[in-house]
Amino acid sequence: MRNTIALILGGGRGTRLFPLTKIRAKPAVPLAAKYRLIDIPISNCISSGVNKIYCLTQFLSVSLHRHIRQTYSFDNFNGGFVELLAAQQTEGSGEDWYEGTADAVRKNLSYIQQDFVEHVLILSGDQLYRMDYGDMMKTHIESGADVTIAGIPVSRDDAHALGVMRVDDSGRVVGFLEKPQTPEEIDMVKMDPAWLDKQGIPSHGRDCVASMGLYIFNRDTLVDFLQKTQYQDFGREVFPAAIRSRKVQLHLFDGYWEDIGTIKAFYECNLSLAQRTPPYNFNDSESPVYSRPRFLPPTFMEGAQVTGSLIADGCRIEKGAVIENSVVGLRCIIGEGVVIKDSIIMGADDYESSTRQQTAASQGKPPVGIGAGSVVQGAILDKNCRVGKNVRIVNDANVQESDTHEECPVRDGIPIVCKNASLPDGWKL
Ligand code: ADQ
Ligand code: ADP
Repeated sequence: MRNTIALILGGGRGTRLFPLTKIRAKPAVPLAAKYRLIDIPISNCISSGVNKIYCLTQFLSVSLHRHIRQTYSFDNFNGGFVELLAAQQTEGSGEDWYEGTADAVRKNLSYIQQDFVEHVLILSGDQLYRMDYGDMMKTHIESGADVTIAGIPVSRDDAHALGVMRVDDSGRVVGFLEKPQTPEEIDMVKMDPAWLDKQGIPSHGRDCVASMGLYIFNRDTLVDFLQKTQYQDFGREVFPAAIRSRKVQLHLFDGYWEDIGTIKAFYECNLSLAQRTPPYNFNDSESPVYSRPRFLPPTFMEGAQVTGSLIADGCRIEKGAVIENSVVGLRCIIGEGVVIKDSIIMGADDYESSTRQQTAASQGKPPVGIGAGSVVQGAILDKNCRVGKNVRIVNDANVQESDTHEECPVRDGIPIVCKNASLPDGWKL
């Protein structure tokens, strides 16, 4: 792994996590009360012995930089680093944006062409899973592949949202279709479930193998492909071409893996982590999830009723509050009698001083936190929200998509109170 660099793809132009990505780079989106999305692939890299990591992001944000700097500092003797490469600052591109995943990598070829690099591990920045990339490297090297794609068995109902691969008996990829939509398209790339069973992975009726968006390229293969073509995207263009001219191998994986790149998936995944037996375990001592160490006081609670929820450090939860099946992030101030159900409350970047509270009050804004008597159900509250007293953030009308309220749009039926938004006393969705 010493001669491997990891490139984490940190989000494109039409980012599906909007409005969580309205004023932040996707890698900085908070996850599971106290982490950020970027912590997942970086932690996997560290546990796998990959310590030269670049994260391709659209813009440099001060807080993402701070998070990376304060969390991932390696000692001098191992030569490890985590660097943010922002599209905004790509030399000579004249573009503010990476056009697609392959274009994002092409615009950073100089880092790939460093002498020591033999393999390039390309990772997505919006997935939750735990994988030892060393296993994937073993598949790559033992099969003598130019490119290896990690794949997971899925049912055909899930195949339309993913890249789907057909492989021969040796695991060589012989067909690749990005997001097949029709039954005929799926039939072109489906696998015989018996093949999966033969690999020691119970098929349980699954007859497709989906790309997990994780790739190992031999350095020269990648450079050659990107220099000689104009391909913008790995799934749509690079792989359908690569399987004809190169040896592309499948690395089969059958653990927990969730793409959390849409609002609905992000919401459901976070809440699943608040279950008694979550599908993904954050307390795995062999392969921990790292995040920024913070010096926050423990959460204070009095007379509140909390069931099946994750509560991060530094919160204050007042009498009579009811919190159910929810994720409550750092520094949340939750007033008396507040009801929070099936919701994600991201918390605050700092504690508001009384001077700032007074200034906000003079502008008619409530303090940061959730005011007494408010009800939040099935919603996401981004950071630093000011929710007044007796506010109701509940999608009673079951609206699926709405931009009626700029500070609280609805996506996939989930109301999302935007970062820094202010909802006055008595506000209702
Ligand atoms: P998608 O996730 O739909 O499918 P894509 O939108 O290309 O593909 O995103 C891949 C990753 O790259 C994501 O982490 C995304 O945030 C990031 N990304 C996208 N555009 C980017 C850009 N311009 N600059 C930087 N980062 C960018 C992909 C594969 C499928 C596979 C699924 C698995 O194409 O074949 O099945 O991932 O989730
Ligand atoms: P958070 O820490 O709340 O998750 P971010 O890491 O996204 O937030 O940091 C948000 C900060 O990033 C903003 O306050 C702003 O300074 C900066 N930022 C947001 N969008 C952009 C952009 N398009 N270009 C440059 N900087 C930005």
